[in-house]
Amino acid sequence: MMKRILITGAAGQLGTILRETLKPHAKELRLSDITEITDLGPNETFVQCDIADGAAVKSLVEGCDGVVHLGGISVEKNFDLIEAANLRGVYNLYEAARQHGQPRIIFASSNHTIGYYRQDERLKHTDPFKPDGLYGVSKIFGEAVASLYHDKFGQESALVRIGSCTPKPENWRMLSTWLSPRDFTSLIMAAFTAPRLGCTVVWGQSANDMGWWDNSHAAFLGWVPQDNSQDFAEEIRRTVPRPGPEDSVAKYQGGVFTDEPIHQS
Ligand code: NAI
Ligand code: 15L
Repeated sequence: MMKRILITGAAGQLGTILRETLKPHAKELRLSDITEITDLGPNETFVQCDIADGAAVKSLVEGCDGVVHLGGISVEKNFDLIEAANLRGVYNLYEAARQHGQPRIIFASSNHTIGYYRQDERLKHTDPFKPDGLYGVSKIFGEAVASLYHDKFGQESALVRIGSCTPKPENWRMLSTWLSPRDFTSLIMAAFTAPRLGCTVVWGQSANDMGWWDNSHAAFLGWVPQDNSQDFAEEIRRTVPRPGPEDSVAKYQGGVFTDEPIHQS
């Protein structure tokens, strides 16, 4: 059992799920978000914080023995928004961790770091980035900061390139990209408890028959995903119209993010 896990972005979609699933794994969940959370459970505390504020992030991280970093912009937006939350935010977090005992960090990276690969390509974690927008670029920046703080200071991180984490897969693309909340939770705990974590990229995907990404390099973490989108394939075939082969959602791994413009401030 861990003493105190910090979840940034705890008011968001994944934060709300992980508050429940991580509850048994820590004496305290320290929740943080720019948006207030009021429905706190018995082992939860809340600190309202804009992660672009370096001083606030410094005190946020103090006393935590693990960080799940979800906070920030989670879709394509203009550069000013992305710069504050995803560039400054991740730098602030790694600086704060450096000054407060280097708790392991689970960084919620994204498939949009590689979104312009085609869906008929199979990727290793060492393949070059192909971001599909500024959001994807910001996650590459986050991965680079994690790598720097590992090599310079020994900070350990899991860089989880999440596909699509929802209670169940919702469309044809998610038959490849789905990460079940149960598998994300077991991945987080494997990364917190493995004897060595280093700075390891992990594709955030369940054991999907139709997956695109090779996680064999991360087997040493002992994480074995249990869920498979195939269990929902029949339901999706029946209820969701199949996109045409030239639609971005069927062509590129990043799906519709490749259709986004560069948003202006
Ligand atoms: P979300 O948008 O629902 O939650 C993000 C949270 O961050 C929100 O509650 C928001 O208020 C907070 N936030 C935004 N700016 C902030 C700031 N300046 N300071 C503090 N908090 C701030 O996103 P979701 O879906 O929960 O995703 C969580 C993380 O996982 C994000 O970093 C996202 O990029 C990443 N991710 C999620 C995927 C998914 O399938 N849900 C897939 C790939 C990556
Ligand atoms: C992401 O990075 C987003 O945060 C999430 O909202 C989904 O769009 C997901 O990727 C996806 O590609 O399905």
